[in-house]
Amino acid sequence: MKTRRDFIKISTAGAGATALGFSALGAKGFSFFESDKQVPVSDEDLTPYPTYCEVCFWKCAGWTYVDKKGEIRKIIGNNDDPHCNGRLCPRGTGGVGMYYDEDRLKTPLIRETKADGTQYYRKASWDEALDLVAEKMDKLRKEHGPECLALFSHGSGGKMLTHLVKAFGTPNITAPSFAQCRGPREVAFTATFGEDVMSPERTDIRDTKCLVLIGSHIGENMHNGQIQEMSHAIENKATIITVDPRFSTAASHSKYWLPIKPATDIALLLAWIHVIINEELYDKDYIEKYAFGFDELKEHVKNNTPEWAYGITTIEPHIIRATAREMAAAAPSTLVHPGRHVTWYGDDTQRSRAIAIVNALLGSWGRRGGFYNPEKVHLPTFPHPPYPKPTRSWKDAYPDNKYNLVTEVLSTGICDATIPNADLNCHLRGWIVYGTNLMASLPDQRKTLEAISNLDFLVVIDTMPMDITGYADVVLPECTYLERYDFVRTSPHREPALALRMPAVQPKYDSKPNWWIAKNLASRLGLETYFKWDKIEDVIDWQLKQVGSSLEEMQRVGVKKFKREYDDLFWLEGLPDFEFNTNTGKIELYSTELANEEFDPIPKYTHHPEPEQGYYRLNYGRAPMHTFSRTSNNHNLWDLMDENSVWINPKVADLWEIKNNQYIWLKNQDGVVSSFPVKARVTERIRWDSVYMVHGFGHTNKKLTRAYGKGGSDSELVTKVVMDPIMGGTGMRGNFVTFILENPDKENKEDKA
Ligand SMILES: Nc1nc2c(c(=O)[nH]1)N[C@H]1C(S)=C(S)[C@@H](COP(=O)(O)OP(=O)(O)OC[C@H]3O[C@@H](n4cnc5c(=O)[nH]c(N)nc54)[C@H](O)[C@@H]3O)O[C@H]1N2
Ligand SMILES: Nc1nc2c(c(=O)[nH]1)N[C@H]1C(S)=C(S)[C@@H](COP(=O)(O)OP(=O)(O)OC[C@H]3O[C@@H](n4cnc5c(=O)[nH]c(N)nc54)[C@H](O)[C@@H]3O)O[C@H]1N2
Ligand code: SF4
Ligand SMILES: [Mo]
Repeated sequence: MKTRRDFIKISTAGAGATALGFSALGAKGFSFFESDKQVPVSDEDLTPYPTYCEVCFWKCAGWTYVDKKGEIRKIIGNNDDPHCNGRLCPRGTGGVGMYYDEDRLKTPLIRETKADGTQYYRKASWDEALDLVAEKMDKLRKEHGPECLALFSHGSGGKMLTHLVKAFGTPNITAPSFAQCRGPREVAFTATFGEDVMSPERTDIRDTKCLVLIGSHIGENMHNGQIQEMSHAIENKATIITVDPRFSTAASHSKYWLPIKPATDIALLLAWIHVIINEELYDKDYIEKYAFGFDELKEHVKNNTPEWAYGITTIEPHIIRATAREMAAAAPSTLVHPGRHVTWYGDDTQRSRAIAIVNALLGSWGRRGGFYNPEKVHLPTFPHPPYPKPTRSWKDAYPDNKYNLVTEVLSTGICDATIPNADLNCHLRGWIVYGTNLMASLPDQRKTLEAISNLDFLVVIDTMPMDITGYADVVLPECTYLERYDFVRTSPHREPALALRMPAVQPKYDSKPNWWIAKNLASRLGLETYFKWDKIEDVIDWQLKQVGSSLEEMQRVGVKKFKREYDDLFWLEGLPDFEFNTNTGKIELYSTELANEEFDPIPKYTHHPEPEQGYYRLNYGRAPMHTFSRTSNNHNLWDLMDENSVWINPKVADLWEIKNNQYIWLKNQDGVVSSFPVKARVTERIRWDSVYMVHGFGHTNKKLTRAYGKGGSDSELVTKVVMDPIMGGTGMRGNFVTFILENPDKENKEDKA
């Protein structure tokens, strides 16, 4: 197959769209079979089935084309879908590799112990495996109460398991997308505007005149709609300001690149606020009408001059002023992007608050080119008895009423509530893990392992033999998104839309869809009344009929758009007054909610530890052709990128005599050495005080025949976690690494050096 490795090459940057990876968004998809000597076929010989992509959480809707022999030939975007506008990213196009991956989980597996104590997985039938899981769940329910069960669930398929465990009686349902991802931003925006940012983000990038990216690396972060809208903004000559210690793809398209010293963003944000207020660049009318706490904010930032921030951030005062003025000149069509993965340094809610405040001062919330008002279709839930009321939750593990502002369950809180501790009222004893590779996604693997070792049982439902499956007592193989129905996608957007996912092919091997697994567990647990339907099609059809559609219609169109209920996309434009969902009914520049909880009501800059001599801050992020750890074994995407590298500044490389492409090992501040060697990439694009890696490589499960041992895992080096005291987010960028040039001779190490 033609390699597309070059599509983000900076040197080829012409028009913005090209180098942003936009050219990689396929309008037609590309056939993966051309290289496999299969005869190309025309679309007339193929049957399209609607789907929405599960390769990442943008959930683009598309069509899966199947030939007469039942082989999937290609996946393309659905033109009516607002998430993708007919174009999938390389990962979405390559999603078919998940279906064809010969390393897939093929049958249920049960952990057994031999007489000599060694353990192995035995292939089991579904009946055997589900009987065992139900038996363990029932025992836990009888002996300790249903609240002792936790569900980790990520991805659309998790909704059925969520329904099952709610019916079972536990409130402990969590995903890494809160405490390891966007939690701080949601808490901060809710504290400020009374509403959160949501997914897909309600950012009007399409219409913006000035886009400010603080660490958001759109371009490597391949969230489809955002890429398309940013390309559009660039074509319309929007000013792009990128704040990133690394010369990101977005930085290469920016009028201003601010290579900030890592961990100092709050100082920059306070200085911007200082300039915007002191030069009277803020939207006076908007602030007067809607905001609370302006005087306190003005007083608070009076000493946060650009000169003060320069000493902290290394960004020169004249640049801080110039960028603040650019933002104000474009306001209210200025968008300071709230980011998505924002759990960096432990004061992330405060950094997100500072971002929200800059947006408020510029009047961009609720205005064109800023933040829009998303709308979604509300599909009623299929009738079922009320869920039992749990009497305990994971939060009891924190007797001092911590985390009152948390809006979702903390994944790391579930770990805390599983590890016995004299001071904590712990009670979790069983975990079901659905669609999340906890070994890669939770920080501090030692803690995750400690929690796992205290469990009575661990059930993992996955499509692949990922790292987490190796710790399970029972492994249940799910079929991929291309082989199943799931609940209809109802995500919020400018126009409300529904998208259907239906099977294009039958499940391979002995894999089953999540709804079948949930329903068959329910019947073994006496919870049949919650699943009063035969197959998921019945549920979907019933739901669709409540909103004037049907399964039959959705099978034909894939995506159905609905009219907005009100013409209020930019709902604050011209409104004399508006009641925000905050304590004061105003946009809270000064947060009464944070004050009530005894947190700083206005963000402050705090200094974070810096690496010792010979150590560098471990920075990590995305690559356009992979999603987390889930795609590294996908042969289509592996072909585009088969390992990651560690970016090192040439000055540092010189000092260590590290050559480009040399394999090295990393050791962190706690003495943890990377399991596998990782290739050095010597580049000016990273500051001298940091190194950078793409997340998701360095897999430890040998059953992943392509991905095992390839590249380095940032996850295993993130052992230090700085907890966000406001909402329990896990700051993960306070880890420092040094280099080991010779094979440290650890077990399982391949000597590539
Ligand atoms: N060190 C570090 N940690 C991080 C991050 C980081 O960049 N660095 N990123 C953080 C962020 S932003 C997030 S959102 C999280 C993401 O965390 P996760 O969602 O845990 O991400 P993945 O590692 O891709 O794990 C997804 C798992 O789901 C499985 N899977 C895929 N499709 C299906 C399916 O259809 N059914 C089932 N049952 N399973 C399926 C995959 O095989 C894989 O095991 O990680 C967070 N943690
Ligand atoms: N291709 C692809 N796209 C994805 C994903 C994927 O797995 N693959 N995952 C999706 C998900 S769930 C998420 S949450 C998003 C995450 O994507 P984003 O929210 O865009 O990314 P972050 O991880 O917050 O930021 C990474 C960037 O922050 C910079 N950075 C590091 N430290 C600092 C600092 O101290 N200050 C500043 N200003 N910048 C810093 C890094 O150099 C890097 O460029 O990506 C999404 N899109
Ligand atoms: S952005 Fe790409 S991987 Fe994510 S859902 Fe869309 S097509 Fe799939
Ligand atoms: Mo995320």
